[in-house]
Amino acid sequence: MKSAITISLVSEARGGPFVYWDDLAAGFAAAARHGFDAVEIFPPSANAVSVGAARELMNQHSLKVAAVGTGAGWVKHKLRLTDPDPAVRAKAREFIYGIINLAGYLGAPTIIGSMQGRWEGAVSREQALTWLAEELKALSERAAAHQQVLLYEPLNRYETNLFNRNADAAAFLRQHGLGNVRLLCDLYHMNIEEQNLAESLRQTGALVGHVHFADSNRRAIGLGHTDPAPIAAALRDIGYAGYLSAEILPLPDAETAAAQTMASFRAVCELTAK
Ligand code: LER
Ligand code: MN
Repeated sequence: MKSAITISLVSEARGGPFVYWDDLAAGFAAAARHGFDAVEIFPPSANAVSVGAARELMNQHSLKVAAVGTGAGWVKHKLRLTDPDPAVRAKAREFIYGIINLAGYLGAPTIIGSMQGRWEGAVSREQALTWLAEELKALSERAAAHQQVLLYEPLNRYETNLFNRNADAAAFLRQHGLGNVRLLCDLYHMNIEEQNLAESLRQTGALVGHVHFADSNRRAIGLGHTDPAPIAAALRDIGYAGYLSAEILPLPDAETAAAQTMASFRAVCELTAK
C-alpha cells in the first residue's frame, strides 16, 4: 500500500478535512518531509493548477499524485450531477471533465464526492440515480482515455442521500455496468454508516479503489477510536495495493496530523505484512 496526504487549494472549504492548505509547493515539500508517497489535491478548478508546475513538484520531491478531488465544484461553484436544472448538470459535467484531464496529465484518478448531490424536492430518488449512472458512465469513459479509473465516494447521511454504504454503491455500479468506476472508501463516513468497517471492505473487495484514511472523529488514524488492526487485515486479505490517503482535519495542527498519519500508515503496513 501507498501513503498520501491532502492539499486543499479551495478557500471556500476552510475548516474541512484537509491537512495542507493554499500553497501547492509548500504542501508537496511538507508531504516529502514526512515521507509520504503521494499527495491528493483539491483544486478550485482544473485551470487553477498548472500541469507543468505540478509535474515539476512531483519530480523535485519524488512524489506521485494519488487523486484529484472535485469537491470545489460543489462548495465553490454549487454544481451537482443530480441538480434538477439540466444546465447546472451540464456545467457540473464540464467542470469534472476538466479535473479528469488535469488528473490524467498528473497520472491520477478523479474523485466524485460531494458533486454527486442528493435527491430532494421535484427530483425523485429514481431520477437522481438515473442521472448519476449516466454521468458516471460519461465521466468514467473520459477517465479511461487517460488510463485512469473514476473514484465514486459514498458519503455519510448528512452529506448525501444517494449512497451511504459501500455495498449499496457497489450493487449500483454493477447494475449499471460501470466497469471503470471504483469506490473510494472513506473510513470516516464508514464509521458513521457501516455496521463493521473491516467486513464492509472485505465485501467491497476488488471494487475498493482508494481509501480515505481517517479516524472516527476525522482526525489522523490513532487520534480517534477506530481500531486499525481489523481494517489492515481486511485490506491485506482483499489484496488492496492502493493509497491510504489522509483526508483529515489538521488537528491539533497539520504537522502533528501528518506525523501521526505516517506512524499509523507504517503500523498498518506492518500488520498487513504478517
Ligand atoms: C470527500 O472526500 C469527502 O469525504 C466529503 O466528506 C467532502 O469533504
Ligand atoms: Mn472522503
